[in-house]
Amino acid sequence: MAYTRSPARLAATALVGAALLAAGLAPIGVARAASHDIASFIKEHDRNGDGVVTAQEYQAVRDQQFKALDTNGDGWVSEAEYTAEFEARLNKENGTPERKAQQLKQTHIRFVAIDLDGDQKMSREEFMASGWRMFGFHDKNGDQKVDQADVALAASFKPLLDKAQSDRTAEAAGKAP
Ligand SMILES: [Ca+2]
Ligand SMILES: [Ca+2]
Ligand SMILES: [Ca+2]
Repeated sequence: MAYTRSPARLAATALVGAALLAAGLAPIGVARAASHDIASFIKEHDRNGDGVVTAQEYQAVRDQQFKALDTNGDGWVSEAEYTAEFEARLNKENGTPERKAQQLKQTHIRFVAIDLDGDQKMSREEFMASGWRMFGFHDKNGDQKVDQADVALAASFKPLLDKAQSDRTAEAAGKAP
């Protein structure tokens, strides 16, 4: 498969990722805005219910998700396919039209971020790459599984991250020395 990743394209992808993070949304793989905290990531991917998501388990869940998203079974997930599942959920939630439009915009941004080569369709590789970015993001201690140890580690980082954030905010406001 031809796999072109121009520097400009990658930079754009990184920017989108940064924008999502700034908005409090991690760039995730599935067309849902959920898994950005570790506890819900575990809940969503822990198949055997032992409280641990192993890399193997994650791969299996991700495979299943890709298959579910590819509703016409052509091996690719189009933006329409990607959005459809999410839209169905939104319709059930009965949100305001504004909120729905906002969420669909975020879905579009996520699709563009996952579609690394910009050919307007999501390959299994692109879907997995996005998934592993998320897995790595949650696996704070790098032991190839996501569990309570990572939740605890993330909690211990939090005061530091909050401080870094408030320092940056103060700096941006010109209040820092
Ligand atoms: Ca498809
Ligand atoms: Ca693609
Ligand atoms: Ca871990």
